[in-house]
Order: sequence, then C-alpha cells, then structure tokens
Amino acid sequence: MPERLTEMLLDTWTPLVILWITVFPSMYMAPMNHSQVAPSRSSRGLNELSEEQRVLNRSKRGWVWNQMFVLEEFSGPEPILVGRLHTDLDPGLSNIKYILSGDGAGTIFVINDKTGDIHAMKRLDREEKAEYTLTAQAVDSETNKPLEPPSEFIIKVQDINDNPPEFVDGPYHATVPEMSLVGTYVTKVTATDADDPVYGNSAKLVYSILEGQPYFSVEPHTAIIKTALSNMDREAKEEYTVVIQAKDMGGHMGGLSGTTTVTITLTDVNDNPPKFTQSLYHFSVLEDIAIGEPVGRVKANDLDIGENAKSSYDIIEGDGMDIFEITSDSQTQEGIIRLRKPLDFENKRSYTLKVEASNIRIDPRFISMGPFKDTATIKIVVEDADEPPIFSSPTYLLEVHENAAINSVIGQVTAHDPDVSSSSIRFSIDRNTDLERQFNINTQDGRITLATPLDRETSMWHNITIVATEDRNPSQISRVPVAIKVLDVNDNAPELASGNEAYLCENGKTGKIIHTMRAIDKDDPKNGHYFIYNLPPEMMNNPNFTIEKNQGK
Ligand SMILES: *[C@@H]1O[C@H](CO)[C@@H](O)[C@H](O)[C@H]1NC(C)=O
Ligand SMILES: CC(=O)N[C@H]1CO[C@H](CO)[C@@H](O)[C@@H]1O
Repeated sequence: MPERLTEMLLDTWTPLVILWITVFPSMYMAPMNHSQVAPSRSSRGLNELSEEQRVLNRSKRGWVWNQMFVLEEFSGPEPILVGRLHTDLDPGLSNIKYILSGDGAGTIFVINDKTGDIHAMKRLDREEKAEYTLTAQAVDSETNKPLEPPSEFIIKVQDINDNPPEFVDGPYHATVPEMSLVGTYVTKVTATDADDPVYGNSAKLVYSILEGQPYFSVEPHTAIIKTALSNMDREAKEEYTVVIQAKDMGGHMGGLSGTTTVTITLTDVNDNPPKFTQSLYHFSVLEDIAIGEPVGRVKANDLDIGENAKSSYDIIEGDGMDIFEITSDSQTQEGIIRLRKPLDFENKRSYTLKVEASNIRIDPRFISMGPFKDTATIKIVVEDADEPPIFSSPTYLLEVHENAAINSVIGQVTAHDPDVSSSSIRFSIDRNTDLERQFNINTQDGRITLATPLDRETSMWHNITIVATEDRNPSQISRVPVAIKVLDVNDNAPELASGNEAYLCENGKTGKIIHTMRAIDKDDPKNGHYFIYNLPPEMMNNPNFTIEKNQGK
C-alpha cells in the first residue's frame, strides 16, 4: 500500500479497512470521505480502495456490510452523501432495486434505489443519537424478489468538537489551612465534555488556572488544585477566587473551553499570640465592694479566631495575689479581675498586679514563632468608703448581781468610725430587745446602767441589742448583741419541804431515825445550797429527840 494512502487510512477509515479485509462478501458499501466539502448527489466520491477491494471480493456472494459514518452537525446546501450500497451479484443487471429500512430510513436517510447512494437529509447530532441501525436489501425491480437476504448495518454519527467542557458541579468552595506548605492539596474539580470520549481529542481535557496565581496551581490532567505559595496568612487575606479552565482538544489551539470558579477560604491556625491592648491598666475600687465583685476588665486581643483566639488569664506577680483573682469571660475573651478578700482603705490603698494572658490551644508548628502569651501591669487604687462604726467586740457578755442598785453601771460598749475622717458615735438600746426598759445607755460613752430592779429568779438573762450611729452620717449604723446575765444573791430563806409528819412505835429503840427533813431555796448559789438544821428552842432541852446532819449534806 502506498505510504500516503496508509496515512490517510489510519485516521477515520481504519475500522472499515479491517472489515473489508476480513470479510469477503460480494456486495459492499462505500462510505464517503467526509473531508470533502459539500458532496453532491452526483459526487463520485468513492474511495479508490473500495474499487480495489471490490475486485478482490468479487469471488464471494452476499452483502458487504459495515458501518458507515456521517459527520454530525453537517449543514451544507445539499444532503450529504453518506455512502453507497452496491451488489456485484450481476454487474450488468439493471433491474436491481435497493431498499432501505430501519432507524430514520426514508426520513433522515434516503437511498437512491438505483445507484444505492445513501444521503443524510438532516443535520445530525451525535450527542443526541450516535448511531442508526438500518437494514438494506437488494431486490429485483420488476418482481420485487429479494436478490440478497436483508442485512443490517449501522450508520455512525461521527463526532465533531461541538461541545465545550462543562463544570457541572461548579462553582466550588474549598478550604485549606493558612500557612500550609507549597503543594498542599486543596480540592479537585471535574469538567465533562459531551463529545465522543473515544474518538479524537474532542473530549480530551486539559486544565489550567486563569485566576488565582501565584497562590494556587492546578494539575493539568487531574484538575487537582494545590497551594502554590507557602505561608499564606489568613489574617492578611482570607478568601481567594480561583478560576479554572478546562480546554478540550488536549488543550490545543482551537479547542473549546469552559471555566469554573473555586472560592478558597483559608482556615485559621494559631499563628498569632494574644496581645494586651494596654501594657498598664488603672482601676480604682471602693474599699467596701463585696467579695466576688468585678474590679475591672482587661483584654488580650488575638488575631486568630475561634479556639485559636482563646486565652486564659493569670495573676503571676504582685502584692495583691491573694486579694484579687482573674477569670476569663468566655463571651468577650476578656479577663475579669474580681475581689477575693475584703479591702481596707485604712490599711492598704493600692495594689500592683502582673497578669498574663496565654493561648489555650497552641499549635506545635508555630511554637518557634515565640511565646503565645503576653503580660500587662494592673494598678488598683482603693478608695475610701463611708463605713459604719465598728464595735470593739462582735458580742458582749455582762454580769450583774440581782440586787444591783438602780443607775449602777453594768458594763460598757465601745465603737469607732473606721473612716479616715472619723465621726463621733452615739449609742442607743434597741428597745425592741428591752421592752421593759430594764436598762439605759449613755449615748456618748456607751455605759449601760440599770433602770429598774432585777430579779434573777424572774429573769436570768437580758439579751439586748446596742446600736451605734455615726453623728455625721446617721445612715451609718452598726448593731451589737449584749447578753446580760443576772447573778444570784441570797435573797430567799430556805423552806422546809412539805410532808413533815412522822410516826414512831411505842417501844421504839433509842437512836432510830424517825424522819428526814428536807429544805429548799429559790436562790442559786455558785457552790450549791448548804443548809443547817436545828430543833426549835422549845425542843432544845428535850432529851427524847435529836436532829443530825444527814451524811454531811
Ligand atoms: C442570752 O444569751 C446567752 C449568751 O449568749 C444565752 O446563753 C442565753 O440562752 C440567751 N438567753 C435568751 C433568753 O435568749
Ligand atoms: C420532856 C419529856 O417529855 N420527857 C419525857 C421523855 O420520855 C420519858 C419516858 O417516856 C418521859 O417520862 C419524859 O416525860
């Protein structure tokens, strides 16, 4: 075979050639060379090889059948000649009639019943229907008797590159951690091409990046998008728009292309330490704030987000480490300084603390970038608050003998105003605790005196409340409990207990106990009662009875 012809055949005609060589029928069909522009009904575009083959194959009878090809989207002024049926049953026979049936016969494909030329009457679209199955038959034109058995053949619609690549899943969104190394996988995109994937290069895609360089790259054949720059910093630029193009014809000139957008967001890594907004904070606080109350807030900002921006706060130094504490506000990420122990302006008027904010979640990759913490100094000034008087004791216990004289002093309470500009104090008795007005108090010096007589046997305790009021600001009030215990004096005579009738027998023996006397006393001496029993004077000289102390009691 001539070299030039071989080359020609290698392209679209290869499958036909193979069939012609392997099958040896007497009837054949000849496809048209579609590189010809606008073939006409009269065109004699028969392949030379067909003639050669025809000679070769004449020895055998039957259909030479094969597949024919027709270019899709052909839109010449006249119908395109797809191919020609021919039987060499009897080359001289003029009464052969060709009949075509099957997919599109008579509408899309029309056969010239004499010449066997098949024309495509319509423009075809391979992506709509890629092949048509038809049946051809040669009959006697006069008798309509089949000269050959019918045989099927296929007309294949041959692809042209009439479909651009399409990204059906686009536009895409992808993320990649900031500070990733060059070549880190980001995502993969896919374009599809409706053209014939097995024939030619019409569906052979090559990807390239139109927008997004030098930050990202795309792998031409896999469409894998990777980072192309290291140390991309989310805090500098968070979102990138990457445009990827897919081009068919293997990316060559003249290919069709389609594009898609990939929005790539850098995700946060902890590459920023917390930083206090100020190196020195000043707070002032009234000395009388309650334990647990906030004194002030500090903030260490972190350019990162989420967990990477979270810091814990600690007091690491200072003269108020036991007085204050710092906690973090999970909402605002601020450090809140709170009071742990009471303040006393009169005792200490300022504190200095050193606080530290340190990231909670640290990425080991970035430890070398420095400590993920920061410190600041906090100065707290304690301000004087108008405080109520303070008694010299939280409670008082006073004792008084029950026979104490009216106006005698029972005891004294004292109190002072802790404020620097100290106020004088007035004392009073809370009369709700001394309804009987048993006591009086000296408003100036706090001496408590007896107002009415006491009786221990009536009331042993008088528990009263003393009120101290600042002269300058009468709303500054303190109260203290005073328990007054009434001490016993022997103001009650003993009495003999009842049931003092005794009986003895006539012949009672001398020395026999005939009765035990008992005495009682309302008083309550410290060491208990001690009674002395004597017979009345008129009995003193009667030798018949004596009274004795009962076992020392
Ligand atoms: C008064 O106070 C004393 C001492 O606290 C206590 O023992 C006593 O029970 C109290 N008496 C009354 C009547 O409250
Ligand atoms: C003073 C008195 O009553 N003495 C009497 C003591 O007992 C003797 C014996 O029973 C009497 O005789 C006494 O009179």
